[in-house]
Amino acid sequence: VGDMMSSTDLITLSRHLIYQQKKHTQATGDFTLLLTSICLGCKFVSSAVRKAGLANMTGLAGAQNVQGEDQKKLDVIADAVFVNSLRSCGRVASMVTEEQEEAIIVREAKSGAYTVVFDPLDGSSNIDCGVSIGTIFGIYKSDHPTFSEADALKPGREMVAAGYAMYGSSTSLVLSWGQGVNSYALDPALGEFILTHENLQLPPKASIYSINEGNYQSWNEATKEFVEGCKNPKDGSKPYSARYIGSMVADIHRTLLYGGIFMYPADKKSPDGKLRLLYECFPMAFLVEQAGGKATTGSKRILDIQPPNIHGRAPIYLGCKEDVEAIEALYKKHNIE
Ligand code: P6P
Repeated sequence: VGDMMSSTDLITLSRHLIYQQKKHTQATGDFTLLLTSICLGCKFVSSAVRKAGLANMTGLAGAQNVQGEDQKKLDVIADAVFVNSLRSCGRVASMVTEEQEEAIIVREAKSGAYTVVFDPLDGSSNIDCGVSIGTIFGIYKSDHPTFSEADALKPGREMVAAGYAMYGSSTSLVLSWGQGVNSYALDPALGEFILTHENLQLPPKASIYSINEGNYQSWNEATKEFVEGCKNPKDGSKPYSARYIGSMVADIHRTLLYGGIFMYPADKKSPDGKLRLLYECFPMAFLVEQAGGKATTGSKRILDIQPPNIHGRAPIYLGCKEDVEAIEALYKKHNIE
């Protein structure tokens, strides 16, 4: 594809999918239709985010979501746009969104449809200050004859695809359907996502660590020892750089492009960690593994976790293989489950 990425030979997402379908038969037209409906939601949110300041769409909408967090207007709108777009594509049997307590069952879906889990606008507490925010999604095949919440309560390793859109200086879509990770940039004039990076690969190790140091007092001994080792390497090598944006999509995007390790460990405040398993940890773990990295709770592979419920949380360390394996070794050393 390299030579096809010239400026006059635009590889749109749809064209790239067709190109991949020739190589991998399991991609079907249904999947393309589903992705198109997800892309519509991302394009809408991208446009709304860019106008948010103008259209007074930032600030609180007054409503509260199931997490008890103040819902910002963009949250509410983004959620509705994704639900309507997914429902109307006819290929979605059920969906789980961070913004709604119950799973949404689409009764009229035909068999062989998909279950989509998503966070329509993650990091939305950053909307007002202009930090990049994003949409995160994961896709399962719905193999149940009758669609129910159970469609979504499967380990992340059963996902057939995962991705995120990041609404930053430009809008990027980073996506994998199991054959590596590809990145596309939205050309707002064309309304098309154009392939910019094919088969993103993480280096085995990189000197960037990403964690909220304000939680230091609640960390376990393994996390404390790992971060100390980043700051004062025992072997006298150069200390790591600290990078933490506080918006998961932005922190993961940097990790995929530059390498490093992102960490949101369990702590006394959040014994299961803060990040949601189904629609934050699973999709990001799927992408990082597809890019040659690893994602763990410290003692267990993220993608092997059986979700306890649709809004369950998990501690997560993800990024370069060697860095993640170093934290796993420390969990073993300190005998932490
Ligand atoms: P903290 C944003 O609110 C979010 O859900 C993720 O996007 C981000 O990684 C995390 O919370 C930041 O949490 O506790 O460091 O502010």
